[in-house]
Amino acid sequence: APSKPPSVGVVGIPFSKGQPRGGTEHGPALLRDYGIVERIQDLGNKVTDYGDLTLDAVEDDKPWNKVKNPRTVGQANRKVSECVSKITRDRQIALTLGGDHSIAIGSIHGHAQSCPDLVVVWIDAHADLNTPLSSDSGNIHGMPLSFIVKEMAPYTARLPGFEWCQPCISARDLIYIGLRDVDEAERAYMTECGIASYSMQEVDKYGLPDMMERVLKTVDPTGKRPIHLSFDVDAMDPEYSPSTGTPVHGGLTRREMYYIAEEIAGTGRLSCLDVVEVNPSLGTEADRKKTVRTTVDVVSHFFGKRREGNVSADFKMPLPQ
Ligand code: EXY
Ligand code: MN
Ligand code: MN
Ligand code: MN
Repeated sequence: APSKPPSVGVVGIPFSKGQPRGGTEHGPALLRDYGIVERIQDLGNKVTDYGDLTLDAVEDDKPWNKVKNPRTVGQANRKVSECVSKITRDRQIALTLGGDHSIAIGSIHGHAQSCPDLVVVWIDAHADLNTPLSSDSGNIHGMPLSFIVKEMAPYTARLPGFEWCQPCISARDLIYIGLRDVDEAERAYMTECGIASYSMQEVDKYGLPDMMERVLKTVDPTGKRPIHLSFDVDAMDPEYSPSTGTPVHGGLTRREMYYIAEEIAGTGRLSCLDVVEVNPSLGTEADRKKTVRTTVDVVSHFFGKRREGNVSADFKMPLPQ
């Protein structure tokens, strides 16, 4: 019998307090306006849309040293964690629509409550591994993995608002793709903790097919583990996703993202996908359109769209007479 098509649970996370620019809180609405849910449905997936989380700012949320909005980011992520944990416990693939990348703290944490053996593939121009101590900007969207990776514990500090949050993945269960703007402290932590990465240098060196094979072999040599894919749209070149807060030149093309997405979909083990850092308030109307269209197209490939063509289960071939 053909295997049951995967069922997908979508949740919007209208959040921007992990970085200083307003706008990412409108990401979920824009991605829905451009048909992200229908596109996934049309591929034969059963989709449940849980709507948007209600996330409030915590009053008198004073900075912790340089770190901005610690309690607001902490409280929001607690809700994200609970929601993603529920979705993935029901064996649905969770699709989280951000929001800035700080929401991956809750998303990975929640996913790990239901699927403790998950691996994380982090596609980003940035390593997002600063700690509250090493961060220059004080923006938590540059720090999410420092809360999540167990080996980072000796280098970091507890933040108010994060009392609920325990590190839940090992350094060897995380791999980066697309890096090209890594801070000195982040590079040092990566080396110290032994976190593997395919920066744009390795993308160029190995090419996509060889790289994806290596990526999957490195984090999951037996090919059994659930995959948490955290997709920061700034991983793509600003030519394709200009409406984002921290664009960096020299990124992945739309076509390269299609390949990565098709390979991940092909494993049949995608268990949670974060789509983050779309900021409709940045750039021109044309920039916004380009960013959202590219993002929705890429997401459709994570959920089964193939460039070689798709045939749905109920397709009837037109026959003569
Ligand atoms: N590394 C810089 C920082 O910590 O502020 C820039 C981080 C940008 C994070 C973006 C979302 O991926
Ligand atoms: Mn607004
Ligand atoms: Mn990021
Ligand atoms: Mn980034």
